[in-house]
This record gives sequence, C-alpha cells and structure tokens, in this order.
Amino acid sequence: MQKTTLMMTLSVLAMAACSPQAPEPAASAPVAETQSAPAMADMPMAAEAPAAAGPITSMGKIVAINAEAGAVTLEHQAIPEVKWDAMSMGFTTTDPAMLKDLKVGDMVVFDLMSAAEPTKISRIVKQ
Ligand SMILES: [Cu+2]
Repeated sequence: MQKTTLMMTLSVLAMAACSPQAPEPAASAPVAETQSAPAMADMPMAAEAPAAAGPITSMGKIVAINAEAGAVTLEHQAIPEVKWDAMSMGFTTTDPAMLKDLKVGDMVVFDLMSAAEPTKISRIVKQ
C-alpha cells in the first residue's frame, strides 16, 4: 500500500516537474527583451523631446476674454503633457488677433506653445 502511494506521489511529482518546462520558452522572452533594453532606453527620451517642444493641443471653454490684451481664461480639460487636471486658468496668446472672433462661452481647440511655456497659446479656434 505504501509503495503504491509512493509511486503515485512520484508520478504526480513527475507530472508536476514536467509542467514547469512548458513556461520555459516564455521565460526566455524577458531575456530577449533585456538584450534589446539599450535600444529601448533611447526611445522614451526621443519620444519626450517632441512633446516638450510642443505644441500641445487641448480643448476648453472660454470663461473670460480680453482680446486687446491677447489674454483669455479657459476652462480647459486635463492636459497630461503638462500634468494639469481640468481647471479654469488664464493664458496669453502669441498674437491677440486670434481672439477677435471669439467670445465667452465658445468651445475652443487650442495649442499651448510647449511644455516649457504652457500658459502661452499659439493657436486657438472655435470648435
Ligand atoms: Cu490649467
């Protein structure tokens, strides 16, 4: 009886020992990724540069506007590129003329100059 139990135990162990072999090809995949890591490390930096260079496009609603001064207050949606939640805040435009046909309440699409100059709007158009 004990021998039979031992045999069964061993065969279960043998089967269990077989299954770890199955994931082996998958386990070698991370090794391949590690080998290509130097190339991948360059990619985030390359991707970040254009984002910081802008423009960063977003959308919002005009809550206040001073076309003469080229200033506009927008209730803008979240802008992940500059880690902003949705909020109401003031912006200046690179050219006050772009505000002449806009009014409070207008829904607009706008471009922020860059992540370095996020409160400057280089383009704003009615949606
Ligand atoms: Cu904001």
